Amino acid sequence: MHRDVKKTIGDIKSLKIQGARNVAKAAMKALAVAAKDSKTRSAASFCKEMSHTAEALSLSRPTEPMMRNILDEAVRFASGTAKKEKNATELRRLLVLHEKEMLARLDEEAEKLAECGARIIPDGAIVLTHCHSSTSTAVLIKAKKMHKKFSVVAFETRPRYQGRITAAELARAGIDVTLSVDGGMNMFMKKADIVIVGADSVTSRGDLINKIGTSTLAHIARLNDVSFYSAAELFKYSPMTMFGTREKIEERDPAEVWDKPPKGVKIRNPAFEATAAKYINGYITEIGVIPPQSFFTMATQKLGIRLYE
Ligand code: RUB
Repeated sequence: MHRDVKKTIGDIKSLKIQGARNVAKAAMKALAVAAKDSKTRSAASFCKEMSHTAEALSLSRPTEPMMRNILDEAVRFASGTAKKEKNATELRRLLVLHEKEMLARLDEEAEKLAECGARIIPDGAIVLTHCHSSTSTAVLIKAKKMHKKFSVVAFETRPRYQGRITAAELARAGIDVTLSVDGGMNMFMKKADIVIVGADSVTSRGDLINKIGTSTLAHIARLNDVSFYSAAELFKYSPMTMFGTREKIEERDPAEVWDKPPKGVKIRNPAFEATAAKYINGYITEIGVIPPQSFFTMATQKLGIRLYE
């Protein structure tokens, strides 16, 4: 296995690279480097190598359909092109170019998504957010650039404290931000106007899989009549949920919670959880803010999934 691929897998597993979008982009870059440096002589063996590399990267974090979707797309591109292009060197060049274009497209779409999200933040709002989602922080930073006045409460997100990354990033952008312990969710909801979180995965029913603590925020948002949105690119759609398979919820090392617990104390450390579509006012996507019920249709179109064949 290429050393960059090994390093990326290690960095994703250790959370040095975190957040669905960053994970997907890092995996894509690693695949492109592996493609560029591949020593395979035939187009068929190149495609096989790319498929194995993509699979190894996908397995580095089970709850990341954006990474899976993007890697699958690259593998499909390679095998589709290989039907016409038998020269391995040319095929490698075309795949590397394709990945470069894909990265640029992701950035363009991220910009559109940020704009759609920024527009729904009411002037003077108190915004709540959880964990670190580069997609949600992009929305907030865009709102700031549009001269909206608002403040943010970010929850610290134990045990890995990704909320600190959010708070630091927003403060650097000049946004009024407060970091709260996770237990402050109910208290801060009482004065909040809107909740914006990220997404690791969106299911066929429009349910959201995101950092543990997200469904608590969604439930108390509903109790307090506060709008709840998730900033989610359509690539976050999980095709495996189409036939009822559930997204796997990653459970991380208990030592992240308490490294030396007293005898008899069991530790659980689920990293993610599902929030039902009925608690979600909308998904902020690159094509606009859409109801959870539309996510499936829009995402399957984008991913080129043919529903009847
Ligand atoms: C991060 C997390 C984020 C989503 C979306 O969890 O739950 O909300 O991944 O992030 P972890 P993004 O830190 O365990 O990866 O918007 O950047 O894709």
